[in-house]
Amino acid sequence: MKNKINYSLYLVTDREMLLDTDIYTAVEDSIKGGATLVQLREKDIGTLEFYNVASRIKIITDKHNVPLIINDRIDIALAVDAAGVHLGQSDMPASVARSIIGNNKIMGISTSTLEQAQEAERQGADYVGVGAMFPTTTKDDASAVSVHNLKEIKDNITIPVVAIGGITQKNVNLLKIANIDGVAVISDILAKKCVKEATEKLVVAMK
Ligand code: TZP
Ligand code: MG
Repeated sequence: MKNKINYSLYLVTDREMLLDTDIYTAVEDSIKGGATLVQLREKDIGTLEFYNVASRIKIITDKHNVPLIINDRIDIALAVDAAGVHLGQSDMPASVARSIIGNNKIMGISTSTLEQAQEAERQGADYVGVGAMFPTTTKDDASAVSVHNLKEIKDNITIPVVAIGGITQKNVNLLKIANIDGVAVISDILAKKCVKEATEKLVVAMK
């Protein structure tokens, strides 16, 4: 399972920015449009609700053979048998998380410097998220990363690198030079009227 992950278009969720849809329809539409990986990222949500949403999303991702990653919550990831977890710099230490989830689950770590990316790799991460690449209002405390730094990270670690932060169909081509493994997107997919079409446009823009 872990060896076959396609990181190219990584949908990260945020229910608050959805327009005329719900999270389940949006995730399925984005997969139909070309999302290759899904991260359920829920802030300000109780454990029961997170578990219930994750269980329903897992049915959808399983149906389409797309891996589901859970943001922050190792317990929820294990409870719904998700493909893995995504952790930030202030979450559970990566090495501890690895010892809890075992070797068969994917572990992604958010980073914004080469040092953090190398440390994540040392601690057993399967991939790193790197950002924010461009200005974004989705995460207000994200530090800025240049394309030059992104390339430096990609060139100095061996695990897959996924760029995140302010990535849109208009600017995704600027990342090509870094030769990364994929891009993670929230608003340019989920804040759009037609989620499937927005995803398709990103797929085209990435070519
Ligand atoms: N981590 C760094 S930037 C960011 C996260 C979760 C937000 C990405 O959202 P968007 O809407 O694609 O800029
Ligand atoms: Mg986190």
